Amino acid sequence: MEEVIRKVAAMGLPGVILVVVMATTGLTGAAAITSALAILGGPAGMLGGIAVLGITGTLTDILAKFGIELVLMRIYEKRSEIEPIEKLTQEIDKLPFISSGLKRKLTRIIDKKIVFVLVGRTGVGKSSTVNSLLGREVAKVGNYEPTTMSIESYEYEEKGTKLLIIDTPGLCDDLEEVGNDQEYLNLMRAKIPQMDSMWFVSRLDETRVTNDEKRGIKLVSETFGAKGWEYAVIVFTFANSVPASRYQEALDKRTELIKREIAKYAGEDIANTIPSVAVDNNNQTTPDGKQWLGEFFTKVFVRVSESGSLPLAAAMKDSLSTSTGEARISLNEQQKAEVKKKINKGLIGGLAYGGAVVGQILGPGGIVVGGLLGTVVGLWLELDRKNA
Ligand SMILES: Nc1nc2c(ncn2[C@@H]2O[C@H](COP(=O)(O)OP(=O)(O)OP(=O)(O)O)[C@@H](O)[C@H]2O)c(=O)[nH]1
Ligand SMILES: [Mg+2]
Repeated sequence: MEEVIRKVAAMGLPGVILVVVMATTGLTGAAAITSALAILGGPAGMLGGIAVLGITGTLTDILAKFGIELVLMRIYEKRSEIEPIEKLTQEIDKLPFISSGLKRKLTRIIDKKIVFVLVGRTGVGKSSTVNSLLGREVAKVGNYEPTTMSIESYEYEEKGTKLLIIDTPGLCDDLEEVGNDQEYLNLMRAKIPQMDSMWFVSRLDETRVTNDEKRGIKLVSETFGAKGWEYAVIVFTFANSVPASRYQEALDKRTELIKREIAKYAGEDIANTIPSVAVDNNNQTTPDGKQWLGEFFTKVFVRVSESGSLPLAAAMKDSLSTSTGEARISLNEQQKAEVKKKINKGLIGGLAYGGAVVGQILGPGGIVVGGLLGTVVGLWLELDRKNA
């Protein structure tokens, strides 16, 4: 299996086109090769040989078993080990017959990147929340002086996966310097080319949606469109600053108010699907006595864009790892099921494969060996172990 993937990957673009033709037309053997050659616009050396003819049979089986998404992800992951990312990105962009969703996924597999956008007023705990999730100080906490309008991003690498965290200071602050919304909008459009996860962060102990938060919601809506809110999670910090007796009410009420504001731009349907979660970066638990990190991780993971889900899973695998019996982020059975479902979707395009099939993806007879995809499948299997 690995051998066939390796051969096809070594062919470069002609190999990819062959796979695409076979998957989309059902053609095999010489007919598939002829058809791929026509698309490539002329004899492309590597497709001509007997050797290629020999593997189309196996390729047909692999495609039937694992689907085009996983096969292409695997081929590009393999190619990214030896070919320049830039070149591959441009190639993916021009691939025929492939949905833009799959193109985004393929691009993320090779550039191994995930982009978080943080929205919220100064001092609400945006940086602290990132640090809580990742389990280390990646973002500077505290001393920020909100004086200039800027967009700050910092990149952090975890096991080869890049996490790009984009902070939007000033967006939700009534600063004189910020003044011009159009300018901030242009800045955001220029500096944030893509987004996988957006956190709208606000303190739970505040009572209303402030004018600057409203303005932030408007600007975010204009930058990313309604679609941007599909990747959003509303994060309430300082959960323990609200008395336990008023905690649930505060959470419900504030969620409602913020969603109503978002609905003005994104519509009720999208606004109503946005989950909210209460956290406290100075405490492991919220006033209801529950450990919040598992729920927070799950909500962020489930909401992350389809293309970002696999890089995020790969980046987080070690900090979730339950193999030592000491999980930093522990998930209950329901949370595990939600995370597994999302990984399934990312790996095999939403087909309802069970654990047995995901297991088959890996290893000698499978299609995935090592790399980012291997890490993700490893996480899946770990979550699948009972009493893990
Ligand atoms: N009690 C409590 N304190 C928090 C919480 N989150 C953050 N803090 C504290 O609030 C202060 C500001 O936190 P940051 O994470 O720097 O806030 P920020 O939103 O990133 O701020 P800017 O980068 O200035 O926009 C720090 O002193 C944190 O320790 C929380 O959930 N509970
Ligand atoms: Mg910060």
